[in-house]
Amino acid sequence: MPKTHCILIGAPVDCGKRRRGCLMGPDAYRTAGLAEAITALGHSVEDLGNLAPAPVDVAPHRNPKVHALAENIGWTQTLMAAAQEAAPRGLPIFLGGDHALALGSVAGMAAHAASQDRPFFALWLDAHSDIHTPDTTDSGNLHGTPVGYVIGRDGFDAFPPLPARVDPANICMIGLRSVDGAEHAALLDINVDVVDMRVIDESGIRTPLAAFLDRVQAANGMLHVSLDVDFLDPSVAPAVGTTVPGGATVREGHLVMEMLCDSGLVTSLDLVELNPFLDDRGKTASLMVDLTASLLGRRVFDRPTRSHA
Ligand code: B3U
Ligand code: MN
Ligand code: MN
Repeated sequence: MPKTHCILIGAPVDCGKRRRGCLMGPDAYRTAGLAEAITALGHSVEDLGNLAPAPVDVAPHRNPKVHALAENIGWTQTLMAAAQEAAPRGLPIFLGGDHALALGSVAGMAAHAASQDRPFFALWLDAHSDIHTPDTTDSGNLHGTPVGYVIGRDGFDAFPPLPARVDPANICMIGLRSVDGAEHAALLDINVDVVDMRVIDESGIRTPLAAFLDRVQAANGMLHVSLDVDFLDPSVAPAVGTTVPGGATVREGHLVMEMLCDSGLVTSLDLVELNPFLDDRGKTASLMVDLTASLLGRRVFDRPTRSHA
């Protein structure tokens, strides 16, 4: 893989849900050796440190369940700007923080792609579809809404206007196994590429991912990857608030990352929902670092030793 300038953006977002701890995520990735793993692959690293949310004052949302609206809006402003500042200089890696950070990271990267006249695509690796709006969410947790925001669903009135709406047809969700009723209805209505665990069990993870990457390639698109820890099975990645059994294996995770690396299409990455308070001797943080290394070119062998085609 060509040498890449990786820009680490610490986003200790902890307001996208009630259970606290994701604010320690960026430092856990640093402790687990993320920068060292990247430089060992020959890439350069710039660490912007941990950002803070812009100060925001807003009236409560009409849905009284919505949690920490102002702080989520503040983070969205901050990260949307950070994405657009970093993207022309290298590969932004957003160190979460919970998945509410993707309201800003994805909206900002989509704006950058539009400024380059390139189509924008997103790969959502997650047990959940995160396609709620502040009106449809039952939990009130805005980490369940970033896809809803970036595709331009209603209900985000107090959030920054989207510089560039993401076409739902350019989003592929892989790993789904916990989808709320309102999300289910939205997904039936909206043309998102949905790969649930049954598809993975029946066809393997390679086939649907390869089909999506072919589409990105054919369109000369820019590809944002949003990796939620709960994409992985909780037995191998326990450091997450919302564990859902039956997730991706370590091997499936690495294969996805290796295929993404081979495609050469990835232009930005979120690492989200790591809650180090819930980890088991750092094993989840270390696995996320290893997966990032696979995405950036770490291999057992540099090239196939023999063809098994
Ligand atoms: N869909 C549920 C659960 C959830 C979404 N994202 C996570 N959990 N991590 C909700 O609260 O919106
Ligand atoms: Mn998520
Ligand atoms: Mn999730």
